[in-house]
Amino acid sequence: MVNLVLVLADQLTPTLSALTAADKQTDIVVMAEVADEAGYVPHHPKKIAFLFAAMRKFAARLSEDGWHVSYTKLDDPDNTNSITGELLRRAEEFDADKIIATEPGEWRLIEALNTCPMPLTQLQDTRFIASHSEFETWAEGRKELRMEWFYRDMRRKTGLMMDGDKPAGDKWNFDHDNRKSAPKSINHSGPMSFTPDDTVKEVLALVEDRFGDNFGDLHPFWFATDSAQAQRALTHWITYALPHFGDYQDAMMNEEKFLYHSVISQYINAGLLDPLDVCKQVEEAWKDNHAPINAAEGFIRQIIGWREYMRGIYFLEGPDYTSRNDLGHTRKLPPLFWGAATKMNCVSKAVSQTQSEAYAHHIQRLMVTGNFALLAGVDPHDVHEWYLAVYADAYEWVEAPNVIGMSQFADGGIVGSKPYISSGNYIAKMSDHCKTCAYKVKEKTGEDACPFNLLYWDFLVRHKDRFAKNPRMGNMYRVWDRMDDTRKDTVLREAASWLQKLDAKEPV
Ligand code: FAD
Ligand code: DLZ
Ligand code: SF4
Repeated sequence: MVNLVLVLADQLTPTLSALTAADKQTDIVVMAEVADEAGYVPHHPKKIAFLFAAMRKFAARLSEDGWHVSYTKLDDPDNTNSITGELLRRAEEFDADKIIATEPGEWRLIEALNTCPMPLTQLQDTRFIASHSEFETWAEGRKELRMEWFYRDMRRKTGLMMDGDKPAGDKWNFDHDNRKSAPKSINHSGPMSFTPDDTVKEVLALVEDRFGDNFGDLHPFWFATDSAQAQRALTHWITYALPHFGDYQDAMMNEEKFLYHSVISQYINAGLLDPLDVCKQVEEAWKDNHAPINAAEGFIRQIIGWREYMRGIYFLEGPDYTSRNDLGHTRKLPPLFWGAATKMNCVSKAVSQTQSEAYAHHIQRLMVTGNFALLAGVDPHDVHEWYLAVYADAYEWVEAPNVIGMSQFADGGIVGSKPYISSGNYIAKMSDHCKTCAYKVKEKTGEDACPFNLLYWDFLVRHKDRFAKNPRMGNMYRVWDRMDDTRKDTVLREAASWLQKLDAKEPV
C-alpha cells in the first residue's frame, strides 16, 4: 500500500504530522509549486520566491534523509496547477491508495482537500502550542475572548518565564514599558540577509518571468530560505536587537524599516523555525541577563499569546470569517495601497516598505494602513485580500483575524473590544513621520489638516449608534459633543470632501 504525503509551502518542518505518520520506505512525498496557490491573490514576488526556494531546499533535504519526493516545479509542462490536481496525478503515477496531509491554514484549501476524490486524512498541525479542541474548550462559555487570559494559560502550559505557578517578575504583562516613542537612532543594522545561491537564483528568474508584474520588488532578495539560515537570522536578532525589542516595539521611523523587530514571522509561519523553540531561546537570553524582562516577556507574548490566539479565532469562527463586515464598509481599496503617490507620509512609508520588503511591522500594519482603511470605511474584504497578498508572512489563519478582527473590527468585536482607530496624534507621538509630512498633524481642519484628524471624527460620527455606549469610547464622544456646531460642520464637510478626492483618484 502506497500513501501520498502532502507537504505544502508553509509546512516545511521535518516533524510535520503528515511526515511523522508516513512510512519513509514506501510512501511518496508530494510537493508542488502551482499556479492556483500562487495566484488566489497577487502575492508579493518576494513571498512567492521565498516559498518556492524554501520548498525546493526542503524537498532536497527530505530526499537526502531517504524520502522519495515527487516535486513539481511551476514550469513543469505536466503541472496541473492545483494541489488536488497534483495529488491525483501523482496518485495515478504511483498507484497510491491514500493521501496523508497536515491540515492547511486556510479554509479554502481544507475544503479543496475535503472534496478530493480519493481517501484523504487531514491530521492536526502539531506545530502550534494550542490544539483546536484546547482553544474551543478555553473559549466555551466565555462572554469575551480576550487574548490576555488565553496567554496566561499558554504561559502556564509551556512554563515559559514562570516562577512555579507565578509569572516571572510577578507580572504577566510588561507592556506598559514597551511604548517608547521613536528614538533618535537605531543601534542595529536590521535582519540578517542572505546572498542568493543557485537554487534561489533559479527561482528568482522563474518568479521574475511569471510574477514580475505583481506589486512588490523581487530584488534585492535577502530572505533566509532554509532552517539553518533562519536560525542564524534569529541568533543575530537575539544577539543584537532583542534587548531593545520591548522599548521600541510600537515606534515608527522614516529611515528605519525594521527597528528592533525580529522579522522572523515568515520563517516561523513557513515552518523553518519552531515557535516554542524560538521562545525558549529568548527565555534563555533573559535568564542569561542578555535581555531585560520587558523585552523577553513582550516577545514571548506575541508568539504564544497573539499568534496562537489568532489561529484559535480563525478556526473557531469558521470559513465565513473573511466575509464579515460588521460596520457595513463598502469603499473600494484606494490605489495608494498599490503604490499610487500620497502626501500622507506615514501611509507612503508603510506602503513603500511593504512594496520593497514584503514586510511592515505590527504598528505600521495596525495604526497606519489598517487605521487609515478603517477610518476611510474601506470594504474589509478588499483590505483582507491586500494584506494576504503583500506580506511574506501572510496566510489566512493569521492574517484574517489580524485584519478582519483586530484591524477592521469587521467581526463585530470578537478580537477587539473597540476599534483600533486614532487621529494623527498617535502617529505623531510614536513616529517621526509627521515632521516631514506635507500635512500638518496639529491642524484639525483646513487645507493642510492631517487626514487622520478629519477621518477620525467622521468615523466616530458615522458609527455613533454602534459605539457611543462602548465604555472604552465614551470619552471620544464626549470630546465630540463638546465641540461647537460650526466646528463639527467644518470637520464633517472637509472629511467628506477629502474622501471624495480619494475616490476620484485625485492627489491626496
Ligand atoms: P515581531 O514584532 O518581532 O514579533 C515577534 C513575533 O510575534 C512575530 O514574528 C510573529 O510571529 C508574532 N506576532 C506578533 N504579533 C502577532 C499577531 N498580531 N498575530 C500573530 N503573530 C504575531 N502576522 C503574520 O504572521 N502574518 C500576517 O499575515 C499578519 N498580518 C497582520 C495584519 C495586521 C492588520 C496586523 C495588525 C498584524 C498582522 N500580523 C501578521 C501580526 C504582526 O504584524 C506580524 O506578525 C509582525 O509584524 C511580523 O514581524 P516580526 O517578525 O518582525 O515581528
Ligand atoms: C502562498 C503559497 C504560494 C504562493 N504558493 C504555493 C504553492 O505553489 N504550493 C503550495 O503548496 N503552497 C503555496 N502557498 C501556500 C498555500 O497557498 C496556503 O496559503 C497555505 O498552504 C495555507 O496553510
Ligand atoms: Fe500621517 Fe497625518 Fe502625520 Fe502626515 S501628519 S504623517 S498624514 S499622521
